[in-house]
Amino acid sequence: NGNIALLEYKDIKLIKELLELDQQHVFQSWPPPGEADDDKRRLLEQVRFLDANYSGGLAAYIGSAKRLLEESRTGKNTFEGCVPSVPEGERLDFGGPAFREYERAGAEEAGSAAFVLVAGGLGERLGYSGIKLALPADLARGACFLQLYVESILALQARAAPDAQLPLAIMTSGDTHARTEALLAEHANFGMAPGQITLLKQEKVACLADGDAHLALEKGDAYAVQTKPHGHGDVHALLHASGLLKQWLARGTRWVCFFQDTNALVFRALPAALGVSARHGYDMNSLAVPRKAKEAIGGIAALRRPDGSSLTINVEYNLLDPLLRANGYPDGDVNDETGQSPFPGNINQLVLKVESYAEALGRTGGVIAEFVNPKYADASKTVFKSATRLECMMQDFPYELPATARVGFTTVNQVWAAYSPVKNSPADARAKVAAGNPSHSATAGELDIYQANCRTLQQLGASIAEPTPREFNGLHLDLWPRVSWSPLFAITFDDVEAKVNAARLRIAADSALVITGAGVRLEALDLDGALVVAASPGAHVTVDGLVLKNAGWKWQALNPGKPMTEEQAIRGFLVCKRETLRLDFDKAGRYTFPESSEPATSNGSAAAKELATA
Ligand code: UGB
Repeated sequence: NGNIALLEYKDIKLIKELLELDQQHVFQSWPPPGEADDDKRRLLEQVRFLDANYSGGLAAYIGSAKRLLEESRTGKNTFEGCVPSVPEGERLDFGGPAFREYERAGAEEAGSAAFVLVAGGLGERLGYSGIKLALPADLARGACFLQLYVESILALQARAAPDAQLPLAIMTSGDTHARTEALLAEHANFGMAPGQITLLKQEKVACLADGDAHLALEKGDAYAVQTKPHGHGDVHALLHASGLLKQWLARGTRWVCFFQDTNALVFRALPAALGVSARHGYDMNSLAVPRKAKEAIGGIAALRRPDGSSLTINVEYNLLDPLLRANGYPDGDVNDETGQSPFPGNINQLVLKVESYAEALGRTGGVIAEFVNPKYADASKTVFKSATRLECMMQDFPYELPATARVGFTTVNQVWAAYSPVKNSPADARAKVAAGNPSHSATAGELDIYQANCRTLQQLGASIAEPTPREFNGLHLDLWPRVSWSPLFAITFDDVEAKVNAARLRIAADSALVITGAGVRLEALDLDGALVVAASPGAHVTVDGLVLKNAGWKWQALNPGKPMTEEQAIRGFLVCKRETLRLDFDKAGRYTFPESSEPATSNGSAAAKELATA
């Protein structure tokens, strides 16, 4: 019963397929032909869309759902019989000799890399209404995350072949697509060439109403299937289905680097991880973080499976501890002599070898290991509290690699140097810290940029004032001098060393230094205040012998009674720019500042004027 008045062949075919998939409930309450035909067509249109957007179509989706729901009902443990051990990898000290050697090798490898940014998530957990890519990474420079990422890739590109264009793919979702597109359009792709960036939009998948994988219809609309996000693992299917991965392979790309939407520090460590991948020939390399035992972050573990094969994979922390206890580690996941768990923490920053990646996706159609997480209404495990769906995570890719594949990790021992994502609202951040975890807040995300830059300069021999302890949004953090530079100025330690004469650089407490542009060099600078040096392409400026003291910029804790922007509220501070020396070189040419080779003392406004006339 219940057909549409004038059914087309494609509709009949689709209805037949759904009936074969045991989905007759979808049509059960349909009125006779001629009634609600538009609604019926709307439903069929949506089903057709869901079918087309999943590799293997709805038949494959429902097939996997039936299997996974049954495994969930019977309580199957994926890691049953697996014996865990610490995987192979490199643990590097930020800026140490091994780090710099790998970074050098990786910066060269980057010339044959492609980059993938997963940015389908919204900032609800953060308390930010915009897309996270538009959020300023720090308030000193004010560049947003997307600009920072694009500039990092352009900085790596600048050292590759003259005509090289390193591709960037951005995974968006219905929540973020239009705003990501608009952000790129507004800023002319932040300097990337037309066509260099590809947006891949992820779609939601069908929800399931019960353990038999019946499609869940919307409450209050019998002509619409409920849908929910499928997870960041979609990125693999999209790279496959779009043909992008094949194109990259054909043009000689050797590595694909994945990263998340709000980690400003990722490119501090990614070149070194690329170097590690190249040296060890890793098919997959996880750029990971040191992790305290039992910390609420997945641990990367090597597993020997009951059939003797091995698999190196992220094991969620709640599964890692019992797995270890069941396998000869009576205390489970515990810290070793370094004070950290020997199992590094997964942060979804991955380097994959294109050859084996493309081969695996060709075989699987891009669908990687899925899971289902129904919330059962009672112990019978037959009824759900609300509709569920299949999900997938990008870090589960190794399930699709052959047993001979090499999977390893790269950690940077100093957590502040490589990973400080902006994920949690101030209240959630405080709770994380109370539980002994990093806050992953907008406050720490910004302050860690200054810390990483100051410590880099210190390691190279510069005299940088020690940080001041401060409290923002109830978080106790160290505030270093606010040093922020564009990746176009420097991305590797070697770059910083080449652009800064560290022996003649002194930065006093509470100072701010912002550098944009590739052509800036600091030969001799004594800074006690705020200085901005900006050089447009083709402009080469050497700051040589500048002694600057001005009132500078203050990072002020927010007064809860006063109006504030969302960007300020999630950080807990605002920046009061009292006095600045701004050196802007917007025409090609070679400049030295101050012009005299004698050390010059200037106060901000006079020097700015001096420059304007120059
Ligand atoms: N993302 C998408 O692009 N699409 C999606 O459907 C979902 C997310 P979250 P999550 O680094 O601490 C991950 O939400 O999923 C993007 C790892 O699984 O910030 O809670 C989104 O835009 C976990 O093992 O993280 O946890 C963002 O860029 C651990 O590594 C990225 O995916 C954790 O990150 C991550 O999304 C972590």
